[in-house]
Amino acid sequence: MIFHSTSKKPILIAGNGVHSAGAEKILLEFAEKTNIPVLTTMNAVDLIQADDKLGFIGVYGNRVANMIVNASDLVISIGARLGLRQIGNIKEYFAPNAKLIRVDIDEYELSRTIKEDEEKYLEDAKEFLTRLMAEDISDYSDWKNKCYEAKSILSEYDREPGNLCMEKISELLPEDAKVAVDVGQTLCWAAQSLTLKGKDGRLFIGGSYGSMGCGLPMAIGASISDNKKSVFCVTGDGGLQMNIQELQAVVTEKLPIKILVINNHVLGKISEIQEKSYGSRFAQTTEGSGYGVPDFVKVAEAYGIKATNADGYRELDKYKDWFTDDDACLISIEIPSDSKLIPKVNWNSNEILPAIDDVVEQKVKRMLGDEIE
Ligand SMILES: Cc1ncc(C[n+]2csc(CCOP(=O)(O)OP(=O)(O)O)c2C)c(N)n1
Repeated sequence: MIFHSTSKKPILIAGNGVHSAGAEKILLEFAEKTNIPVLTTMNAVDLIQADDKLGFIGVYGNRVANMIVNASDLVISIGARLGLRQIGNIKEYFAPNAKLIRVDIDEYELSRTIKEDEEKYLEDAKEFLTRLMAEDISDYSDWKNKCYEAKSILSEYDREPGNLCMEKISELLPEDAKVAVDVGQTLCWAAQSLTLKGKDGRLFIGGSYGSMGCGLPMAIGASISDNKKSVFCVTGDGGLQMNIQELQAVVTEKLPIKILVINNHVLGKISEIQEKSYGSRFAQTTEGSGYGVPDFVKVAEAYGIKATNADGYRELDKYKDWFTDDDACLISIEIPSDSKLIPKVNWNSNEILPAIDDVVEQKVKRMLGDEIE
């Protein structure tokens, strides 16, 4: 028996190993059978889609996801590395009330100890889930409902323009959309707030490589490998400029790639660090400190790609047909340069910042903890 039947608040943390093992379907079947809530890592955030999404854990993870980890009493981590970005700098703060079960195909990753009494399985995610599926596990609907109630209460927080922009894009995306995402704040906003419709959508991200410029080439690869079908590319203005010449490949190969530039006119992920940790001494990251953004519409049109500027995400409605037609396109969506990336877990204290209304936080904590103890 792998599962601890005494657990009252179990969760699964699914990582990209679930994709690699082709275990997406059995993961969902297991979740449906047991009603155990499924959280993900950033790399695997597309495993749980639509309204079922509770989000990803870790430094820039969804507030509700990290609060659920903190409250859980059993974490089953499947194909997730559980690196520093996911568990923080002080291991004791990770899922402090939980037993930990880890399954990974990578012996090296498993050789690290996260909790002294953790149980480890060096096993393929699909084989592991198949064994878990055969176990007699009780129904966890009550616990799961609490998690979704917490999500609903917290949904009014952490809504920066970048997040709202992703929500708008989610609304306009067709079912089962394939979305390649570049790097930076844009990636974190997408992982936090892009919600795919259907069950077969994919979010392609560069993962730990963090390689700016990967978005457009990934979209090109995804389209070509899927019979030249439509693929979305969500990219920052900086990321697009790293491989902007690939617009020609989009044209030459006649690929219906929809490029959505989250245009904050800054290298936001870095300018934010320069602002917070270096006394706003910006260097090569903002207009005025050595970074600049071209007129993307003119650039795209020069390649023969139809393009437009959206003055804020609300204007995207005007171009909703562009999301589903057969043409390549580029929409440069203006968002404020100071749109922040929140929440962020302080990696030495495990505190989720910025703090929210204390009454609400206590309510959510009670909901996830004391009430069903
Ligand atoms: C090739 C490469 N160079 C530099 C970095 C460091 N870096 C990470 S995010 C980022 C800024 C990204 O800016 P942008 O694409 O405009 O997205 P934003 O953060 O504004 O959403 C930089 C420079 C990187 N990850 N990859």
